[in-house]
Amino acid sequence: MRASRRAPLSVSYAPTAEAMEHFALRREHILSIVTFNPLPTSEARPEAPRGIAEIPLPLSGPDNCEIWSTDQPVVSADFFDITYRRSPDFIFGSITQAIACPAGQNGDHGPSSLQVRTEEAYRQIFTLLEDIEHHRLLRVWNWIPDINSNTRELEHYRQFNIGRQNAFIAHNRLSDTGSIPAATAVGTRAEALIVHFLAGRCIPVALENPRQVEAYRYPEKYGPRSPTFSRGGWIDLGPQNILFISGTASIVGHSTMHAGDAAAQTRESIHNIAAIVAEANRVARSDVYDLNLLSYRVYFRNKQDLAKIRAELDRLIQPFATTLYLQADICRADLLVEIEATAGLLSRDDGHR
Ligand code: 3EB
Repeated sequence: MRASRRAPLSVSYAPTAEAMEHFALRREHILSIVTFNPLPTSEARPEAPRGIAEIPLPLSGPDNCEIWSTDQPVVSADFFDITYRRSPDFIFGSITQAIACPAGQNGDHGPSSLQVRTEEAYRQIFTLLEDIEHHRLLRVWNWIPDINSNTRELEHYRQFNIGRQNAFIAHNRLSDTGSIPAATAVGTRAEALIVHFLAGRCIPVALENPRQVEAYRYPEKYGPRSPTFSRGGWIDLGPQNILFISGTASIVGHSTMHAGDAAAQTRESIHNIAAIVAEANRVARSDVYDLNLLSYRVYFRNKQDLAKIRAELDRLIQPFATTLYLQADICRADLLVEIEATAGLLSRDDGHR
């Protein structure tokens, strides 16, 4: 495996052992290794080693992980509960907050542990970015314990949304909707909230989807506070343009479509991604973005739907890159699939453009 060091930011894929070995020997340009599969259940190693962002979701198919690299030298550091690696221009960070009992603490009074830990995680991220200066949040991945469980008569995802929005408000980041980042939020069986984030010294353009209500304007029936994310982000680095498409589901307007039908939900999700791709082309004043040229991660709720989802995607797109399939709970109980995508990151060493 040769790591590409040409682009300011690139991603390549490798088997986990190979990537770890590479990281041990030559980590100077590596911002993060993103690995998959559940964390060991023991308490022995509560946190991943620095520079390794572990996603506690089972990966379907051959062993694979992502190597995020940059062309400038990278160092590791910690900031409160955050561990991160940074170059002069990019930061890839990870924060884990134990949720001892997602149900709640202090009986049933006060905010839930998950809400409090979520607000804390985001406050730490924003404080780090304010300390470093000139860095913007580019992409966030939220791994939420038992996302669809209800405690204190409120679903965990909704508790999470309260904590996240509180932190955005506390750091005055909700008024400028153009700086709301692209994100993914799905459920895990871990006992901790894990947030992975990419930040950079550049200005992303937030993208929305004309087929969907902005998530931060969802009506109250989806929870007391709306989710704080944009449908995508486009980043012009000059020699390199990057497109992040957020986790995208079978939602039109603000309503779930095709409850119970994984194939139809897959089609609707791709329809939504196509609309975000059209927005990206409009913003970029180009037609470079194309469904077949994206790198995808697919989150599916039920193993028995995987074949259907895969068949539907194979019919709709001929992706030129590896598509990763991960089993996860989705943020609404009636959603069976969520799909995220990127463009402009794949390193040339993977034999792709
Ligand atoms: C949706 O469109 C589906 O809360 O950060 C997708 C991507 C979803 C990100 C988040 C939620 C989030 O509402 C769920």
